[in-house]
Amino acid sequence: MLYPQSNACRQRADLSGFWDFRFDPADEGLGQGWGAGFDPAEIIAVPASWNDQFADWRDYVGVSWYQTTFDLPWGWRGQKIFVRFNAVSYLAEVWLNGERLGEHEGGYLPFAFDITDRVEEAGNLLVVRVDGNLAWDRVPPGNLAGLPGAAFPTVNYPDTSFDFFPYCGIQRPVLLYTEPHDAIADLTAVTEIDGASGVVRVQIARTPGDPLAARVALAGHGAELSTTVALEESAAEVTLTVPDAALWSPDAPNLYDLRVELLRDGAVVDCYTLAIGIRTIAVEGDRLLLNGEPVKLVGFGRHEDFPVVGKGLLPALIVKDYALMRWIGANSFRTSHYPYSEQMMDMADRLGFLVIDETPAVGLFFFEEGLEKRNRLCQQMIREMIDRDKNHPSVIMWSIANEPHTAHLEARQAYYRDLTVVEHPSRPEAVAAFKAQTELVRALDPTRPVTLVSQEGALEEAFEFVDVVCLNRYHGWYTQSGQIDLGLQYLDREIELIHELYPKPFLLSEFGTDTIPGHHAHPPEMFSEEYQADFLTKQIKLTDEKPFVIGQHIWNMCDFKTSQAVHRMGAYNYKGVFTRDRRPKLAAHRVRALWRGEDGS
Ligand code: ADA
Repeated sequence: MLYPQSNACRQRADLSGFWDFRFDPADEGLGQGWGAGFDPAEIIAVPASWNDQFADWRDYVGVSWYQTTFDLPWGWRGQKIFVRFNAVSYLAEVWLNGERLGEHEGGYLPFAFDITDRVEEAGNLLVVRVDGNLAWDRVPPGNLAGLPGAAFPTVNYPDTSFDFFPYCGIQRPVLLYTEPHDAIADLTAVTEIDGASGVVRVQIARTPGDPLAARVALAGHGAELSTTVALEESAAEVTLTVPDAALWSPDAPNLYDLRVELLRDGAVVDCYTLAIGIRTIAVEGDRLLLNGEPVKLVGFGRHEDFPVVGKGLLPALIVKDYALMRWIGANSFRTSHYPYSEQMMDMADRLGFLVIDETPAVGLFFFEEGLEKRNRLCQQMIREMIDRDKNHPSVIMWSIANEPHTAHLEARQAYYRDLTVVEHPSRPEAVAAFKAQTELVRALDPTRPVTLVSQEGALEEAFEFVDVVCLNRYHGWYTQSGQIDLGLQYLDREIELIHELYPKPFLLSEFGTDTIPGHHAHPPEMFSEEYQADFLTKQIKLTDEKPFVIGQHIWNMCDFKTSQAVHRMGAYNYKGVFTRDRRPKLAAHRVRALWRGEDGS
């Protein structure tokens, strides 16, 4: 799904700003026809979550309504006109001028509607019903206490099956945009390296219509290449070879300008530009290769999270977070636990960060209730994520899930007791689901490795299907609590056990400790800054010794908001090496010295 552009053939307008709003806790708006307009009770900022914008609606995750009006910009009539929502959490239903346009389920990926035949010259009323409810058949799931015969007592509020606050609302921009009737419908750019040359394969999909030509130009770093092909059918592929290519990597995030034009009798009828990075990513034995060379991923699991805006897009925070990741010496992050904003992904291309792009499938379980719908949603979100992010050179891997509950309870108990791995520890429904999902990823994008981020360790049978093994593990925190060195021994044994069963590149995708900013102790003790600094230092050093470990992602870069629970003081997860307002803890300085090779070792 191409991001809307403003250029000689296309226009774009941003509807961000202050919208009318009202909460609908009784869910009466549908029955009362609010899609045709409603009496506003509040004014709300878009984009941003609704939870922290008002005095007393933080924990409300039900239904709410947004509306705004707009006039059609001059000169747009005669083109195809669309409205696009970059992300609305969790389920959005949309009306224009009282007509229902449709709906979209899933809180972190874009969707659009063609409004060409419905938009008026002036006074257009755009209404959005947003359903933020937690439910066990949604992705990510929630409200497990509501499961029939639930064995789940509510341990956190709001009742999520994941550890971050379920912020809701129109959290990323809403755009109006045009496309010509003969338009570039999609572009897929795949790059290879051939000696000193770069090879760029561009697949062009067009809207149906009479024969056209396509001109593809690539410019940058001294290269000026162009070729023109006939575009009779719905798609065509063009290959450009770039001599002395300036490759893309974290150390040198070289980008080229790709420009695609559709021509009728020599006249340009549509154009679209993409920033292209020439790079390759591959798994070879136990190694992850970037441009044919082993690459080490050092960085973080993160969240889109900040006071007041919640998960709302905040460009200055994106700039700040990249500056801090650069400062600490990170070169990589995972979009835990959902695809991040297009703006975050564009900056990763421009600044040179290696991204594991993760779907919103966090905390999945495989009981019968809702399973068919959860599986269907997981596949929908895989398709939407790859469709949106496939042209980013920064995206080096797809993650199809975070910490799914795949193992049988008894298997897990035996494993946690003494690392005993029973026969077939995973639920067959989980194995089937992840086999299908890894096959789907490979069918959609054979150019990138696929992973699944697990807490089941050697019990995770889905590791059989992935290219890279990712383990979240907190030895010395949740287990061997207060005993960093004992935890190290367990971590050492477990990583070796997993690698023996699944001899693939291994990423320690989460490890960390809750740390209260300003809390100190000597000797170090849990929740102190000293404990976090020692814990992270020792686990980084241990994993660095293993040739098949391709890196470490600390959990988490920053403290973040989560549900209320006895183990989450103030409803925060304090595992950040930075505070929520981006101030460094002691560990930030210690990790910086390690990752920048300044720790004297
Ligand atoms: C898990 C999970 C994270 C967070 C972490 C923790 O690994 O993936 O989202 O909950 O544990 O802080 O316990």
